[in-house]
Order: sequence, then C-alpha cells, then structure tokens
Amino acid sequence: MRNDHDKSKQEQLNLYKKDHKSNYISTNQGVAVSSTDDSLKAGDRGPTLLEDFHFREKLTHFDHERIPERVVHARGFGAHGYFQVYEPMAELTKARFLQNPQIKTPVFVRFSTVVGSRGSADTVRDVRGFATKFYTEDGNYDLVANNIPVFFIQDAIKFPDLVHSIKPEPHNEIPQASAAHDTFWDFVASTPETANMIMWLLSDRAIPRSYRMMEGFGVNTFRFVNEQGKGRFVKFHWKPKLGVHSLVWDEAQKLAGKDPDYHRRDLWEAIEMGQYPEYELGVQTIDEQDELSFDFDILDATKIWPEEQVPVKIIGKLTLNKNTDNFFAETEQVAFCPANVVPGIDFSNDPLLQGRLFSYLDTQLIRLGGPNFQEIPINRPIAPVHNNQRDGFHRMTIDQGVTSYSPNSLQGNMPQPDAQNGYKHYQEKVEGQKVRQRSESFKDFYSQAALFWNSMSEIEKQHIVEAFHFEVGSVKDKNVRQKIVDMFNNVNGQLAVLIAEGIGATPPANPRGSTVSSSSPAVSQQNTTRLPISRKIAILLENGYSFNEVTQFMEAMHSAGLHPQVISSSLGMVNSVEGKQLEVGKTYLNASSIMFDSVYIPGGKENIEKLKAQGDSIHFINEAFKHAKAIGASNEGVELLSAASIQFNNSSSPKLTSELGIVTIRSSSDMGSFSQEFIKAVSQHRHWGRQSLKSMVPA
Ligand code: HDE
Repeated sequence: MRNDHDKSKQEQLNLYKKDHKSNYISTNQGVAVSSTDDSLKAGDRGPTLLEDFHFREKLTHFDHERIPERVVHARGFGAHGYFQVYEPMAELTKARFLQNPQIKTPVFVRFSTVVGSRGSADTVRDVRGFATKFYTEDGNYDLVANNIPVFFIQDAIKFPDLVHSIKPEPHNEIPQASAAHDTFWDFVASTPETANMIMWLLSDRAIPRSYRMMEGFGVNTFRFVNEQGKGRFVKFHWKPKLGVHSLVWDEAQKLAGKDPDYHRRDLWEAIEMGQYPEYELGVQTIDEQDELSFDFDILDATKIWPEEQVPVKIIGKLTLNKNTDNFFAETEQVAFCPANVVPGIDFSNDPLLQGRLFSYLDTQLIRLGGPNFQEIPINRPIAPVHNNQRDGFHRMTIDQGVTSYSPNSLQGNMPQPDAQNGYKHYQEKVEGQKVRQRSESFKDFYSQAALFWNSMSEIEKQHIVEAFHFEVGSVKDKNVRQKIVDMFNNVNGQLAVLIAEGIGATPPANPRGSTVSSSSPAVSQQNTTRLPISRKIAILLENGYSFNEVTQFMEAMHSAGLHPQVISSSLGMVNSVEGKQLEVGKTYLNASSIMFDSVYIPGGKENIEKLKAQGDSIHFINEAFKHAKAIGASNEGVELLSAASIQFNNSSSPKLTSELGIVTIRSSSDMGSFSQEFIKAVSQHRHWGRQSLKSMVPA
C-alpha cells in the first residue's frame, strides 16, 4: 500500500471514510441485498434456512463487534486538532515539529478516566488521562499524560498491584469507578510512596469541571536532545487557556447519574460551537549537571519539580477543532505509547517510565488483536513507513517484491537504515550492580505531600478533608482506616486529626507532620486563570416574564461567548408580559442546576408568582447557591431569591448589587451593567465566601 505521507492526517482519514447514506445495502462481498428485515425461511411461518448468507454474515459480524476495553483508561473521549510551536526550540531539542511556528502538526487527543469501565460515568473522582498523538513529519510522537503531575508508585512493577487494588473488588465487582473501598485504601496504607498522589487525588483536581479546564502532565522525566547532542531532563505540561476548574463533590456524584456523559458532551459541544479548546505546551528542563542538586530525585514520578524552583517555559499551543466521525474507529482504536518518540525526544531512567515503555505496546497486541494495529487509520503516521515486518492478523499493506530481510542484494538492500537521520538513542553512561532495590533518594514520601497541603487555599483544604471522609469513610475495615490516619500524620498533624474526626478513628496521640513549611502557589487552583467564555447559564422562566430583560441579558451573554438556555416547567413556547415568546430549551425533568455554571431569574410579576409556587425552581436556585455558583436576578426576580431563603444583599434600592456571586438589580434601565457584573461573577467560577460554606479548616 502506498504511504500517504504527502497528505495531512485528515486527508488520510478521508480515504477510509464511507457515507452509507447514499448507497444500497450490500453484503461484505459487495452483493446487493434485497431485504434486511426478514430472514430466509421455509414458508413464512417456517424455520430459518442456513443458506441465508446475508443473515449469517450480519449476525456473525454483530457477535464480534466488541473488542477488549483498555485495562485502565477504558472510558475516554477523543478529538482532532493541531499543534503549533511559538518559536524554534533548537536550543533544547532537534524535534522537527518543535522548530517551525508556521507548521500545524495534526494531533489526536484522547481524554479518559482511569478506573471505570467503558460505560462508567465521566464525573467520578479519578485521575484523568490526557493522551496526545502528534502526527509529525518524523513519525508519530505520543505524549501520554495525566491531569495530575505525580503518580501513585515509583516503580512500574507495582502497577498491577495498584490497579488490582483500585478496580472493583474481585469477588463482587463493586464499586464501579471508585477508589472508595477497602482494597485500595489497604494498598495505600501499606504503600507510603502513594502519599503525595493521594493528596492530589482527593483534591479538586480529580473532579474537573471540563476536559477543557484541566492541566496535563507528562509525569515522567523525559530527555530533550538538541542537534549538538546535548541532553537535558524535561517534564511536559499542558496549560488550559480557560484555567483549571473543578466540580464540587456533590455535583460530581449527581452528574454521574443525571448526565454520565457530562465531560464528553461538554467537549463535543464546545468543538461543534467553534469554541475550540486550547492548551499551551510548557516544558521544565534541568541540565544534566544539576541532576542531583534537588532535595528530591528528579527521576521519581511521585514528585513534582515545583514550578517556583524550575519554571515552566511555554513553547506552543494545541487547538482541538474537530470532533470524530466515528467513536470506535478513532477514539476506541487509537493506540498510544510513551515509547513513540521522534528524534530530539528521549527517555530517562525513571523506573516508572521504563516499565511504561514496555507495557503499552504489549497491551495493544491483545486489545487490537495483533501486531498490525498501527495500520488502523487513526494510528497511521503521516511519515512514510518502510521495513521488513510482515504478515500477522489483519495485515492491510500489500508489500511488493521478494525480499523481507535485511541486508539483501536482490532489491538493492532496500529499505535500509538511515545512519544520518535515523533515531539515535542518547548515549547516557550507565553502570551499576544488578539489584532489585529502591534508591535511597526515592524514600522521602511525605515532604511533597506536605508541600501540596501547604499550598492549598482554605476551601481546597476543606474539600480534601471531606474527600478523605468520603473515601476512607467507605472502608469497612477499621484497622485500615486507622492506618490511613497514622500515615497522613506524617504529612500534617492537623490533617490527620481532621481525617480521624470524620471516620471514627483515633486521632494521632502526637500530631506531628512533615517539617516542610514551604508551598508551591502554582499547584493551587485558587491562582488559576478565570474566564467567563463558554460558561452555561440557566434562565428560569414561566409565562409572564419580562421579554425586555431576558433578551437584553441573552444578547449580552451571547456577545461575551456564554451560553444561556431557557428552563421552564414544560417544553414549547413561554409568553412574556410584552406578548412576545421564547422557546424553552429544557424542563426541570431533563435539566438541573448541576449542568449549568450559573442561574438567572428575570422579572415579571406573574412569572415570579408561578416560580415561587414551584419546588423545582426553588431547589434549582438553592442547589446552585450551595455549589457556590453565580446567581443573577432582576426586578421581581429578586423576590424569588428571598423565597428560596438565599442570603444576599437584599436592599430595596434599584441599584445594582453584587456580593459573593449574587448579582441583583431592581430596575430594567441598566440591564447592560447588570449583565456585565453577572459575567464577572460567572468568570469567578465559584464564590466560596458564602455563609453556609464557611470552612471547617482553621486558616
Ligand atoms: Fe498508563 N497505561 N501506565 N499511565 N496510561 C495505559 O495502555 C501503564 C501511567 C496513561 O487514551 C495502558 O493503551 C504502566 C502514568 C494514559 O488510550 C497500559 C504504568 C501516566 C493512558 C498502561 C502507567 C499514564 C494509559 C492501558 C506505570 C501519566 C490512556 C491501555 C506504572 C503520565 C491512553 C493502553 C489512551 C493507558 C500502562 C502509568 C497515562 C496498560 C505500566 C504515570 C493517559 O499499557
């Protein structure tokens, strides 16, 4: 088969596209089918005949439709896009896709959860995968990242143990997509290297608001190599343009039931609307001579390189601008592997990475049914492929010629190695005894867990403590619960006391914690970017609302790139005081406050009287308030806030008021300022200062 290296990835995928709408049904042999609704029978009430080849082929294919799901990261969602570097990176790396800002390198990204099976919910508490395949001119480069910068374990040999412990328990396959059970916490309690990762996992990072609002981290330490052969250690980061934002736990749990596809829907809709998700690529580099100059080992994947110590250099941007045509062909069949690198990117001796370099190719062999999965369109490089690998299940290439070995003289020794431009592994000097042991430099398990805790804002600390209560509180074995308290007493004494209080364990007799008192502001979501763009607003309406207020408000939201939607008690049209109508987007049965970032209630006496009489709208507002979301109300709409017992600055003056995300106005003359103030409140994401949310963690 010809290699389509001169075509873009998209053009290449187009070669395989089929639009079945315009064709007649045929068998897989291309024979036209006359009917597909009845099987061939001996008489219309008689038995089905074996000779019905169409029936047998249709059923056989159907019977074989499923392939094994990924052993981890089974639930995922992908999109196409491109990557552009901002300026040539020649000083750091010779990777060609990192040199020319004019070049748009095609990419495919797959986001995922780790633990749940393919049909599990999107919003569970879990690490998120963020895997990117760059189809570069030098071959495919995969940056197989997560949204948390550290990992549970230090050596890949423990990966099966970790995953067995966190997956549903083997005797009854409960619970699905959750770490909140005995086997996982038993593993944690006996594996102290997990401490830092657990802090991150129980933080808000593990319940993202959107795939568009997550960072990505390569986690492992890689190596950049430039044209002169100089190597540097490197860690990769993705920084979302929209900032890093999360759900709250109550919301995440409810969404898992009401909209298990919440994250994939969010990504799909953003791309369909042209609000393309964007992430900047950042790199942290460490010169080889500084390898040993940190108080942690830079090869230890349970440690971050604090950004304040090793700054992140932003080098380019990823844009996701196209949804898939077919989930199975693209998202399910895409195969990532951290060993897929191009010249200029190399590995380190990080023992977690070394194991990963083996595991991904190995798992693809079983999941995708043999060694030819790289010929599946989504996995094919745009760079040419020539070698002497042959045959195997599902081989699609039709190799020509008599030789499939090297060297050969019958075909002029073609194809042959490219000594000049071929990939050359970095010549790191390695010597040592063969040992099965952990480096002493890997054995500080608690300092960075303490650093993370110290870096959290008050509300983030509160969420972590609540997450401990939920997760460890779900563990039946009291001994394991106690061990967790004792383990986290090594991180922070006050944290251990707070954990113990919620899970019926004995607080540490001697609350101590790590001596680390420094923090890394970069890891707190408190310090993230805040933008209103693409946020969703529910407008609660019944007949008799003010059309003037609603339309002014909606226009202001649309022009700022936000998405208002009308919610009412039934679908159809709702009538305004002015007699004009608006179409209802959703009812209280198929929408709920957890699906929106904010709520707005416009005026109109009759509208508000009806809304007041309804439990649904009151619940909607209360829930949005509890989840610290922006709430806006104009004119009589303000009365609905009082009816919902919302605490706010309820002055009867017509002036605009805005406090802790509650924005009100008792006049229609300044809807412009009201809308702008509301947008500001939405951009804050959450308003944690509200009375009912006062922290349980002392400052
Ligand atoms: Fe993975 N991981 N992993 N992992 N991983 C897989 O490969 C593995 C690790 C990550 O969307 C598997 O194709 C080992 C760290 C992502 O298709 C498997 C270790 C990070 C994805 C595998 C790790 C990741 C995977 C399962 C050492 C963040 C999904 C299916 C302890 C940097 C990619 C597959 C996709 C998938 C092995 C640890 C990220 C079994 C042995 C650290 C995003 O090969």
